[in-house]
Amino acid sequence: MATAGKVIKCKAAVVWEADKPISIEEVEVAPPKAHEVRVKIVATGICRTDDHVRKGSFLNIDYPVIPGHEGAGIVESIGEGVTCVKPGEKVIPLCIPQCGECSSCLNPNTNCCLKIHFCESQNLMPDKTSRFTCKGKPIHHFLWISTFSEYTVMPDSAIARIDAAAPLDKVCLFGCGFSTGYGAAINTAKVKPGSTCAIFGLGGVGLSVVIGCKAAGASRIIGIDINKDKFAKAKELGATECINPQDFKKPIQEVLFDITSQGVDYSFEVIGRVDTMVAALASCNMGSGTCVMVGSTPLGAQISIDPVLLLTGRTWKGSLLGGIATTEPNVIQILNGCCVQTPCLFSPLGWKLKDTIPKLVTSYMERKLNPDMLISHILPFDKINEGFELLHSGKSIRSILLF
Ligand code: CND
Ligand code: ZN
Ligand code: ZN
Repeated sequence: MATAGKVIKCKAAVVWEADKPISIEEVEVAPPKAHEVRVKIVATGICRTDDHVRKGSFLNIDYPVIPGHEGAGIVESIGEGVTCVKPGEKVIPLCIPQCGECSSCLNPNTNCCLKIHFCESQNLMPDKTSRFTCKGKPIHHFLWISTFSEYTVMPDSAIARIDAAAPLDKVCLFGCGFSTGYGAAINTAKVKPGSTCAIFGLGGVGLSVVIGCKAAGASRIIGIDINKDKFAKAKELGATECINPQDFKKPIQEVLFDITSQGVDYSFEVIGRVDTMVAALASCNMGSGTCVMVGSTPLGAQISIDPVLLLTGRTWKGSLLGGIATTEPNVIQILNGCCVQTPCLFSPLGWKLKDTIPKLVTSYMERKLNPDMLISHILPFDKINEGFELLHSGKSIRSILLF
C-alpha cells in the first residue's frame, strides 16, 4: 500500500486522564517495526471493559491511552519478519496474544499466554515504545491493540487472519464479547445438556453466555439483571426466564434456591461486582455446582467468602476471552457450532485465540453461530461518546462504531 513505511495521520479516541470524557483527536501512527502489523480498523464494538479503562478502574493502565479491543480490520502494512498476515487481508486483533513460545502457549489447556497484560503491561509495544503520538506526546496502547484508532499497530502474536468474505461490521464481536461469553459457557463451565444455568448480567457478554448455554443444551437458563429492558432479548436468545433481584426482599441466591429447589448447576457473573460474584457462587448447588467469573471488578477489589461454599463441593473458575483453548473433541464441536452427534471436521488440538477466532468466524460464515442480535446500535466513529452514553443508560447491548 502507498502508506507503507510512512507515518499515517488518522482519527482516534484518546483518554487523556482517567475519568475524563473521551476526545476524538488526530493521531500519528508510526509504521510497524519488526514482528508488528499496522491495521486499518473498519469496525469496533464498545465493551464495558473500555468503560473501565475510561474511568480508571482497569488494572495497570497508563494514560493518555487509546482504548478499544473488539475490532476487525484490514492489514495496511507489515514489519520485517511477519509471516502470519499480508497487506489487504482481513484480521481480528487479539486482546490475549499467542506468542507460541511461553509455557501457557505450549500448554494445550489454557489461552493465557504469559505475554498477557495481567503478567506484562501492554501499554507499550514489546520494545517498550509507543507507535501513537498526538500533539507531540506519546500515547499509550491498550492491550497492544487499541481498536479505537482508525489505524493501529500490534505485535504479530496478537492478530488473527479471518475469512476474506467475513463482514467486519459483524465479526468484530468475535474480538471480545461473543467469544468471551460463549466460550465461558461452552468451554470454561462445560455446560451439560439438561442442566440449569443462571447468568448474572445480560449485557453483550452475558447474552453471549446465554447463547452458549443454549447451544450446550441447558434446559433451564435463568437471566438476572436489574434492568428489565434486557429481558426480551435474553428470552429471544435462549433464556427460559428472567428475574430482577430488586423485585425480591431476599438475597438473589436464596431466590434461586427457592425456584430451583437445590441451586443451579452453573452460574456466571458477567457484571464485574464483588457482591454479585459471591451471590453467583452461593447460587450453585452443593456438591457439583460450578460458578464462572467473567466480569472485571474495579481496580484493587478484594473478595471475601464463607469457605464452606467451596468446602461443600462447589467449583469456582474464572474465564478470560472464553478460556478458549481445549483438547476435548466434544467442546471443539460445540465451539464450531457443530452438532455433538456429527463427527467433527476439526482436529482436537489445543485452541488458542489465534487459532480459535478464525474458526469461530468460519462457523459464523457457515451460519452455525450468530451473534448479530447482540448489535443494538451502529454509529459513525465520531459518535463514540454517544455509544458510551447508550452503554451507561442501559439502552444498548453492543454499539458498533464504523470508521
Ligand atoms: P454491560 O454493561 O453491557 O452489561 C452488564 C449488565 O449487568 C447490564 O445489563 C446491567 O444492567 C447489569 N447489572 C449491573 N449491575 C447489576 C446488579 N447489581 N445485578 C444484576 N445485574 C446488574 O457489560 P458487558 O456485557 O460489556 O461486560 C460485562 C462484564 O464483563 C464487564 O465487567 C466487562 O468488563 C467484563 C468483560 C470480561 C471479559 C473477560 O475476558 N473475562 C471480556 N470482556 C468484558
Ligand atoms: Zn505465549
Ligand atoms: Zn471486552
